Amino acid sequence: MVRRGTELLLYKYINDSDLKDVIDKSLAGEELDRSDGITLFNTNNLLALGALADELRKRTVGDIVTFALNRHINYTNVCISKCSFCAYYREKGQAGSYTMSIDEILKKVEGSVKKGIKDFHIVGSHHPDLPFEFYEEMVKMIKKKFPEVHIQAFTAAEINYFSEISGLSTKEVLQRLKDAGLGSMPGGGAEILNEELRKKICPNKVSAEGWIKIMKEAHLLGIKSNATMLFGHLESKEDRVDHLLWLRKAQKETNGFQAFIPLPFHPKNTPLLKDGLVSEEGPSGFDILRTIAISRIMLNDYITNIKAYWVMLGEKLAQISLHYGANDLEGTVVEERITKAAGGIAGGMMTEKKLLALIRNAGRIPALRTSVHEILRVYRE
Ligand code: V47
Repeated sequence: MVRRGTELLLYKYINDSDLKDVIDKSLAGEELDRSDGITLFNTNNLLALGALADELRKRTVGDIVTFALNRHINYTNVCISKCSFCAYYREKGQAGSYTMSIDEILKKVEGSVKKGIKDFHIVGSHHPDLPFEFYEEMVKMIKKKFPEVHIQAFTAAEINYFSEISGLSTKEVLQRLKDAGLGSMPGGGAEILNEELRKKICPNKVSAEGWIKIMKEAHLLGIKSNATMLFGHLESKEDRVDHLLWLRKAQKETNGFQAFIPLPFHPKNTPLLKDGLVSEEGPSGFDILRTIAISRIMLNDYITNIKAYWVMLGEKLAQISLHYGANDLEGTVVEERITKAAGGIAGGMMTEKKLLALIRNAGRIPALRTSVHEILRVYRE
């Protein structure tokens, strides 16, 4: 067979016949299965993974890299879940614990609206005392004062918790939040979709099945969402593949995931590190790029946007990941606490100018998007 371009480059570097078979299958548009995913995770041929992911990215979304002018708000860190991968949570009354009032949240929204930001990503934790009405009121008040903004809020884990504290079904919780003005949902709380592992890393949180069920309910109610995967802690390569397959299956059913965001574990200050269960380095740059590439390869025909979250990747690795399957850089973010608590060092001010430079210097075309991935402006020059 005569091969051209990227395909030729790919084949030049491959001397592993199993990997070659998977690449052939993928380039032919065939759906990859669990054993194909494991083959991808077993290779050290990062260049081949990158070339394949980049080829699929080009075929599916072209050279445009999207970003948002957005603001994250983490409204509380008081949490009863106590996940062992998390350095962010505090007990009620503990030093460093905080809970924003609705007025404080409104002030943050107002400050950003004045700067032209219309997209808000709002997540918190599992607070022991706040009633469901607090969350409903938060969304209602933001929409009342700033009807033009889009609220992407509450992970499926929070929705599950709201259902537990209110006695409402998860579907009723979602419907009430939608009626209050919820626009879409972020992808957090997925961690690793494996019930056994969740007993070790997040025993008090929504189950894997519950997370998927809530996301599908949201999609059927017309609430789009994202999906994440927290990797580089106790999970195996097989667990990562299974996670991607869970998402792919759900997407075939409800088609509501807009973007997938692989989140590299940050170990500092986490119970997992304190208990000596993980090393202090976290996943390597190699592992991060490999996981982003495999996410693109396994999900490409189903979840077309693969987001490089620069806050967790660092700006430079996030930029490189645009050549390993990613096509989105998240956004200006403004304020982020979860990664910082766990030793994340990326940050400072991320500006539109900086995002444009990161994307252009990677040879790609920047485009401003909304939280629901509508393109608002393409920066051709
Ligand atoms: O759900 C918690 C993860 C998530 C750590 O939907 C950690 O567009 C690394 O979900 N090391 C919250 N990760 C962030 C999140 C997110 C971020 C950006 C965009 C979107 C989106 C979603 O952070 C949590 C959890 O999986 N997390 N602790 C840690 N130590």
